[in-house]
Amino acid sequence: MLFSKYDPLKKKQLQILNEKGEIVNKELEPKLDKETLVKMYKQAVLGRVADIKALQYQRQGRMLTYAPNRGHEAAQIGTAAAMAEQDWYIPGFRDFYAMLYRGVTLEQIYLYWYGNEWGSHFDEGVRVTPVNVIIGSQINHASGIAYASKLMKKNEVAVTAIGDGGTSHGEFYEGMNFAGVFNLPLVTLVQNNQYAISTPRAKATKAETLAQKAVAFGIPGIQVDGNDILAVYVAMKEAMEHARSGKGPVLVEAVTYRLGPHTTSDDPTLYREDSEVEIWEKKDPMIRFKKYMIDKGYWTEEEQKAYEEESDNYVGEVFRKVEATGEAELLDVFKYTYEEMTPQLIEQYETHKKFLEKGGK
Ligand SMILES: Cc1ncc(C[n+]2csc(CCOP(=O)(O)OP(=O)(O)O)c2C)c(N)n1
Repeated sequence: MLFSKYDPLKKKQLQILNEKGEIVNKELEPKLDKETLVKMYKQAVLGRVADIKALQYQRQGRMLTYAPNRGHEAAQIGTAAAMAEQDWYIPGFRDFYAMLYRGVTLEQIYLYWYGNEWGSHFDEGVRVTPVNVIIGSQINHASGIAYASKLMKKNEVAVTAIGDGGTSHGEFYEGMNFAGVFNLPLVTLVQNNQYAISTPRAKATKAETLAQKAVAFGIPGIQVDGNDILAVYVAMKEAMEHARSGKGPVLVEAVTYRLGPHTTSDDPTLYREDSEVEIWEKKDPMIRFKKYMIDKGYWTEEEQKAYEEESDNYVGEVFRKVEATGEAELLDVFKYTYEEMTPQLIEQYETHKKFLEKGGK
């Protein structure tokens, strides 16, 4: 029902909570209890604090690199909160908040960006795969997981995310098409943050929306206000129900904005105007989410202040722990690429071992 009402070809976009924090679509407001909303909100606040601090650590030369997520809180947490416990999250490189919500620890996420691959070794039972930096590859991994879930009748939905630029890559089309043909339980979130590094969305595709790319796969697609956590949640809930009931995949486009740089190697002032950033700062997903929580009586300014302080201290503590772990072992690169080393990897491992034994670095 939601998908036919919000047809991306008719330029419809789902919004429930507008940028002033007002409910503009009362009948679709999700009936989330206080505990869930507070959990979502606190994860978003902690995530933002940790995101800002990661950028600072990198600038101080203490973190290898980082891909900031500020502005993506609603898109990612709205998605993660709509998932069932048994579902899988297959992330790209800008999915920090969703990973955190799904049980990856802050220490693991920081370790990864610190440059230590042990940060991709998640706890038992955490259904999140390691970060995929190769654009589009996560769609095929997710399709594969969804295929396995279907064959094994496991009732697990595979949820993955990709950027606007990523939807012009071949692997996006291959993975989505495969999932469509085989009616797989896959839900793909497009985080349309307007840029693929310096390439604006309009230069990456002639399609007016990214949600309408669903038409080519014969599956539902919906565009939502990606800064509105309620809209993302509602669309995702429906998408996951659709996928879980055997009707096949869904494509959800969350229209948002990357408020920070692409990564720590990027200078966005070279390709976008400050005035554009200012417009989007006003649409910040956290401003309206906070107002919604306060209006509902679920949160106060005092709690905000205390929780920000608590998060700041916690993040600092976690990072100090990460800094104390030092570097990963070079030989681990060969050992853990596959469950067992292939003959080629064994050869490379032995060569490098000898090299290190002779004092090589
Ligand atoms: C296959 C591949 N080609 C190129 C790159 C280099 N690269 C890293 S991020 C990026 C842009 C991605 O833009 P988008 O998909 O819109 O996601 P965003 O970074 O905005 O979240 C590119 C080209 C890569 N990681 N993988």
